Amino acid sequence: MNRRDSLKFLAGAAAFAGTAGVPGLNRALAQTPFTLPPLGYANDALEPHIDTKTMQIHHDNHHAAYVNNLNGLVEKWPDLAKKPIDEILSNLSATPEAVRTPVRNNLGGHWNHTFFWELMTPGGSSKPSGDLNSAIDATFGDFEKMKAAVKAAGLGRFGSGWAWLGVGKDKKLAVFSTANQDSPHMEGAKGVIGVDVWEHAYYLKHQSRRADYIDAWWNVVNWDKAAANFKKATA
Ligand code: MN3
Repeated sequence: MNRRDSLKFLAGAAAFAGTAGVPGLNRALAQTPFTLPPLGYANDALEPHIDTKTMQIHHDNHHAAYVNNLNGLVEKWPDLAKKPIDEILSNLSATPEAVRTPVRNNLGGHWNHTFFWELMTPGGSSKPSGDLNSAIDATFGDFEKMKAAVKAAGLGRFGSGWAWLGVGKDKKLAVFSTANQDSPHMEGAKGVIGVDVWEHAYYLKHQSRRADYIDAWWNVVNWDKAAANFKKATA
C-alpha cells in the first residue's frame, strides 16, 4: 500500500471506531512518517476465533514495534519516508545495504500487519463471491481445496512467517508462504489473503497448535476485502 492509501485507511478506521487503536501513537501522527493504523474494530471483536489478549498484544506491541523501528530507520535513510511502501518492498536491492535488512523486516512487518488487520472482520460472509470465487474454483477446484492449500503452506513454514493466497506476475492465483516478515511483493506477487503464522499470532490461545489457529482464522476473513485485493491485483 502506498502512503496515500495508508492515510485513507487511517482516516476511515478512525471515523469507524473511536475505541480502537492506541491514543499515544495516534497523537504522534503529525510528527512521524510511519504510524500504527488502528484496528478498525475492538480487540475483542474477533472472539472466540481470535482472542482479545492476542489481538491487543499483536497490534499494540508487535505491530507498534515495527512502526517505531521504521521511524528510527528514517533518520538513517530519509528516502524510506518518501518512496511508496510497495515500491521499496518490490525492489529491496535499491535500498542501501546498511539498512536493507531492518527495512526488509520492519517495512515488511508494517505492510503485512496492516494488510492482515484489514483482512479480518467480525461476522462477515464465510465465502468469497464473484470473480474471486470463480478464480478460486478454476485454480484449486473449489473453496475447500484452496483453504487446504493455504493451511498446508502455513503448516509447512518452519519457524516464523506467513501463508498467502496471491496473484503472481502472470495474474494467476497461487498459494505460497514467506519467511519472517517478507511480503508478497518480494515474491513478485500481490496479496489477496494472508495469514500470520508467527507464534505471537496464536500462542496464547492455541499454544503449539498452529493448525487449530488456521482453522479458526477462516471464521474472521473479510471476503469483501479479499475480493477488493483480488480486483486490484488483477487490474
Ligand atoms: Mn504478527
